[in-house]
Amino acid sequence: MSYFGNVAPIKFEGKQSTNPLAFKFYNPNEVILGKTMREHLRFAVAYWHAFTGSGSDPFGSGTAIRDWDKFSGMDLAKARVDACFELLNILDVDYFCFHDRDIAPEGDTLQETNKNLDEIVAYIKENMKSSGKKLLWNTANMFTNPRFVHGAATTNNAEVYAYAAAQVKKALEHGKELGSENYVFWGGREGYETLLNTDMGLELDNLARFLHMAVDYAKEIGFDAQFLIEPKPKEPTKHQYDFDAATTLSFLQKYNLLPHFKLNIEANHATLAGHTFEHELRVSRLNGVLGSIDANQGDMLLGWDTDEFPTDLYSTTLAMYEILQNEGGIGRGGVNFDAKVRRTSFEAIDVVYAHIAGMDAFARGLQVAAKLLEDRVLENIIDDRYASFKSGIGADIVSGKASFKTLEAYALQNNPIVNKSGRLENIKGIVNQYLINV
Ligand code: XUL
Ligand code: CO
Repeated sequence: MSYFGNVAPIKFEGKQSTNPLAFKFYNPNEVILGKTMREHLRFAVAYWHAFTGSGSDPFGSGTAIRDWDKFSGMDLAKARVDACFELLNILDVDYFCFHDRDIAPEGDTLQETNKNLDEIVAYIKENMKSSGKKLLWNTANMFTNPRFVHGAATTNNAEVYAYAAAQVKKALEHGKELGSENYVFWGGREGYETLLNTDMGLELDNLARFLHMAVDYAKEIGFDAQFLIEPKPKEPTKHQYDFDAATTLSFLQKYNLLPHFKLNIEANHATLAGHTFEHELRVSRLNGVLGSIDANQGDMLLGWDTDEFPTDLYSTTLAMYEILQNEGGIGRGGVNFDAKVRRTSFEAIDVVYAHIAGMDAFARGLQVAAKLLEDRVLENIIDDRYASFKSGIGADIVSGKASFKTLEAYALQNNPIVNKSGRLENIKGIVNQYLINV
């Protein structure tokens, strides 16, 4: 049984290839800066978009034609697992990621829901064993079911809080069972609409309590995954508490959670926050919390999370430029395609094309970023731009020797202040040259 039209595993054919079912840039065995592309990128398929999503939008129902939709209930859940392992094999992708509710239907009670989950997790485990595929991360969906209307760990309703805790407890157990390398907390409805009815202090304290309980329970059961928080500024709530990397960092610091968490940075969440993807990666990297990425892109003409497959080479290059400079690169994290095909790309084969395009965009970004680093293109520009801090008064500032008094005495000498051009257009032209020529 094939869900993707018996497509043979995709091979690297090089940038001249016109075969739509071939990689043009992603060559898993190509060595770049001492590691293979496969090791650098650690691609993952997102279960919710590739197998559970239907292509619906607020104005219309699903358009996706998927052979597994002839099933229902647990048969559908199993068919999706089959489709998942078929796609991983076709794409030569090693990892996948899922929410609990992506993989199995909810029952009438929590017991029934958990039973369904246990059964599918066992089936996934069998498939992982026979295929060698791995789980990059799992997470709990605490935003779709109406019970989470006011949030989960930041709800006003303690009964919902308890339910959410039970859900995450189970998800941690499943993460351990499947050897997940990370566990993600994306605050689906952890935010608020208006302060008129919100106790923000209590909600944030409760969120911290929840995360501490998760850390404690993972330790108790010996689940040693890296915990990740995925910032997002808005959607579904107007004010999401984990707005961006900097906001999340200050929350983690305040509540003594920093030692236990890193961040999962998503491109489209960054742009919704008014940042670039590379800005969020840089903030994370400088604070030692760059854990993993959700690879996608938004649309500058649309103000919501469009979750498009990443094809913008400028963005993938600057993202890989950050990842290459991160200690240990992407580490235990990976490049998860939290991306969906457009509603108009409704055939199953479009999911294959979309991943090929995304993988090639990141592979190309990796090649260009590595070459930029190797040639110290931006490093030399930046060294030169900050040269004033290498000697004289600048060196005094950096070494901590300077004070307001010594700086005032320096300024009072009234030496002429000479600024240099930032050469922005020239630099962008050079980056373009690298994008085209490498
Ligand atoms: C939502 C989003 C989620 C997380 C996992 O915008 O990105 O799918 O990645 O819950
Ligand atoms: Co995401």
